[in-house]
Amino acid sequence: MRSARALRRCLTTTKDWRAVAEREAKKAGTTLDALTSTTKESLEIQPCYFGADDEAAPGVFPYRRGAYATMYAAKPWTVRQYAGFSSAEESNAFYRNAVREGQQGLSVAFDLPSHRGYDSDHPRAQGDVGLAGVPVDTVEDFRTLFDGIDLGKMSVSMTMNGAVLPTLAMFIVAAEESGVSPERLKGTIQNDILKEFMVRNTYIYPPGPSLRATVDIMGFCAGHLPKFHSLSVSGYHMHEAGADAATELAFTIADGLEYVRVAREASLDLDAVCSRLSFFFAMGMDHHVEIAKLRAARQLWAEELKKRHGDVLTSEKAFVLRTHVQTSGYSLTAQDPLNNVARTALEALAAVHGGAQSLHTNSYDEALALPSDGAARVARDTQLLLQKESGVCRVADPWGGSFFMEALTDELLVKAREILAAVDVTGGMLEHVQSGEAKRRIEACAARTQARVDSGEDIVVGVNDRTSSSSDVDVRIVDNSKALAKQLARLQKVRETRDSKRCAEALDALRRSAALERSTASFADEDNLVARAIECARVRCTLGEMSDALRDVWGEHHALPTAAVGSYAAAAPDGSLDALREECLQFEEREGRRPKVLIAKVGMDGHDRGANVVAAGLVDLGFEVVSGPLFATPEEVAAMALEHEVHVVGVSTMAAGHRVLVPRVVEALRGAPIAVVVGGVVPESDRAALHAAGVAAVFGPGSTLPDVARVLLKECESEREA
Ligand code: 3CP
Repeated sequence: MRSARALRRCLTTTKDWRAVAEREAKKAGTTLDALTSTTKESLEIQPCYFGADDEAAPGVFPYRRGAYATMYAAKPWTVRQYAGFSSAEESNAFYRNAVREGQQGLSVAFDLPSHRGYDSDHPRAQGDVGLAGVPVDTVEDFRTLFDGIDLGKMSVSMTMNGAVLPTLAMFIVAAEESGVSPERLKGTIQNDILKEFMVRNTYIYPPGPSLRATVDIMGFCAGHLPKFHSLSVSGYHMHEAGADAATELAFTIADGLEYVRVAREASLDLDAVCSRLSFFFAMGMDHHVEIAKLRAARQLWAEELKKRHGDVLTSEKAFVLRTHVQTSGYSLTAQDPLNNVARTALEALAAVHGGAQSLHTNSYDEALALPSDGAARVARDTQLLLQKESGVCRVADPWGGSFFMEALTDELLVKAREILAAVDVTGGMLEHVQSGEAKRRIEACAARTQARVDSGEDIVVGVNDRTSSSSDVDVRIVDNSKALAKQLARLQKVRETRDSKRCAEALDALRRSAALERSTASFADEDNLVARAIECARVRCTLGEMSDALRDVWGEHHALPTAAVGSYAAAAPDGSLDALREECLQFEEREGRRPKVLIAKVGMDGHDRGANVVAAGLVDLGFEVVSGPLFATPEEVAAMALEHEVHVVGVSTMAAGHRVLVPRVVEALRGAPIAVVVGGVVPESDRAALHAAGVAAVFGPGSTLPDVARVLLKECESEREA
């Protein structure tokens, strides 16, 4: 029976909820009563349900049940598809069409050279321009990208972390030149550098100065772009790199807390900063765990923020974790790709039941190539049919009060708090990242997951539950040469027509401000790095020039490859690796040395989960493995292979650069007794060309480590005999 105290609490909360819900309904242009809907059966559905003893309510601290009291009944989540490819013109046409067909927010994917601060004419950029996203060198590219799109109305998310200052500055200037002042801009810049050092790898500068850029952006946006989210704290990439839900949850919250800590240290207005912090999580296939993850994330964030900064935070909005969600790319399979439509729909439903504010659904062909138009349409329509056909928008937190879901949410909270406490012990997330501890934990998770899939303990339909499958779909092939020619011509024109003296002065000022020892985070500070980058963008300095100016002062960050040696073997069933280990031993006895492989990343592609898992697993089997650095040129890869006298080079490629870059590796090794194999996202239609160029084998997603090892051993053997 309910106690009088519990009843009182329950009533208090419902009253609190009602007040917030009425406010929200008014903001959404409706009334709370109007949010009650009726089914075909004349059943009445209220926007939220409460248990008798339930003190938790959506829209009320600690927000476990939702960021908003009325959730999707008043305003559905934003359909926000991440896209960008080839050129600003083509991406602009794609955006305009997507908006015409029901997309509600934009999310810009930049190409890899832009991420790493290189103009499209930089020698290191060749092979990657316009492939995994749109190239942006100058304000002119941004003007073309958003041509015909009202930036005062459309919210724009930009996934950018490394070259974040030039990108934000060029966006602001392009908007101004189209008549939209900064205070009207709505959207988000990812600006989450900590996770780049852990998993995503599109950093440029060392952690210290990188974090300084982050804080200057937080400060600048808090003062000048009140509707714009200055940071999107991202767990997504941790999930994609193999982190389990508790790790993704804890590390993301820990990253967020670290940003708030440095913002406070810089004396920024914490209410303004926290009210425009946003988050970004992945949704994988473990349906209930993923729903619980978002519920737990909101509660953990609100409670930790109150505990650590409750003495200065006064705005309610500051405590609310609002999040973008993307369905998992890692869960997609190259085998039977149409099955990915179902996977994505299930993950999208988890995001919605978990209470996401904004959602990207992946295309079914993404394990094979960049999304085709048809696959992108199915992905977007998956969200539209959830919003318009399924009835999921009627009620907030439909899982609230479920014995199972509440228990799962509590258990995840306990696990995440344990991880958070361990991070605190090491001195916070910056320390945890710099020591490599965070990366090691994620890589160990990834190796364990791979071992479970390879052994069949975890089933992936179409991959390890049957012997034959198909990958027969048409995929998008971006012609890099055309994109490059167009881009180079526009860049050249800007360089020829600008005032080079003013450019040099603006870049000098940026350098001087970057060299200052004191904080420049305040929006009122003329040395604020965003303000300086805006001056550069106005006079048409390029993204590469601004990035180089900062490189001059801050230097570059070079990560050492890591491998979670032992994790794969520890998770593999007893005895399952014995035969392969024996083969490696026999090779060693015959040769006097172990089979030796260089696992290389080439070009600007920083996705290293696959490369790291394979490297660590091969060591567990008895190979000698050299892990190459990220962002190598094909010639650097070849030189390293020769220097280390490897038998085989395994090139890992996830971002479409393989067509140009891999043949260059083969060419640079011509005449040497070294085979080249490729692993990653390689469309079926590209395989023949790679083989013709001299590639010995291609491994697509879903290849098991033992299968890869067997082929590598064979190649080591034939190179020895050659
Ligand atoms: C919302 N609103 C409501 C209600 N719900 N009003 C009344 N009743 C409701 N129930 C209002 C809000 O208060 C807000 O107004 C407005 O509607 C918009 O709502 P929102 O929740 O702020 O939603 P949105 O604008 O879509 O913003 C969502 C977040 C934002 C906050 C998450 O940061 C975002 O869009 N992030 C996207 C990040 C992204 O796209 N990342 C792509 C990564 P006010 O503004 O007045 O408050 S792609 C990476 C891919 C992998 C890779 O790296 O390669």
